Amino acid sequence: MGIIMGSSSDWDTMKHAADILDEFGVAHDIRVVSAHRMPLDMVDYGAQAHDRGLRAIIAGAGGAAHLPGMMAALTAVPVYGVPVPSRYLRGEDSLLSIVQMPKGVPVATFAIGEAGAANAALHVVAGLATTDPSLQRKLADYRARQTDAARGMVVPPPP
Ligand code: RP5
Repeated sequence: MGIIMGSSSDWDTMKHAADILDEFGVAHDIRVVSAHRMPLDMVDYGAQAHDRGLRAIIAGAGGAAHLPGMMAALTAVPVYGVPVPSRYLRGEDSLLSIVQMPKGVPVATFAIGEAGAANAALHVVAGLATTDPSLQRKLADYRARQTDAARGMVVPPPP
């Protein structure tokens, strides 16, 4: 798996994707690949993605967030886009930049922020789990723990 982001300032959001892949034991590499500051590196990354064995790329960016769409244009490896919260528009700009791909070059787009980053990774895990029984069990356990935690909730929540 590849996790890429437009800037190291995206890490606070994107680490939630890395944490999930770590939790499930899914190997991944993490890089900053800026579409507008290092476009040639972005092209190289996309050109090499398939031959490097990447089965999915989780791409996060903020503002005019063209990285996920450009990466999807450069490779047929599935791209999962994470809109990173931006300073002035709270990530709504990032979301619209990523989600509104023209027909033919898809980017599976997730929620703004850490939930989107974590869910992108969980979606990758779910895809792998369809052919990996051990991952399937881990995913079922993960869901069961969430269910138990929700059933244990009380209101008002303790301080
Ligand atoms: C985008 O610009 C990055 O994805 C980041 O979210 C945003 C701001 O980058 P920095 O100015 O913090 O490096 O390319």
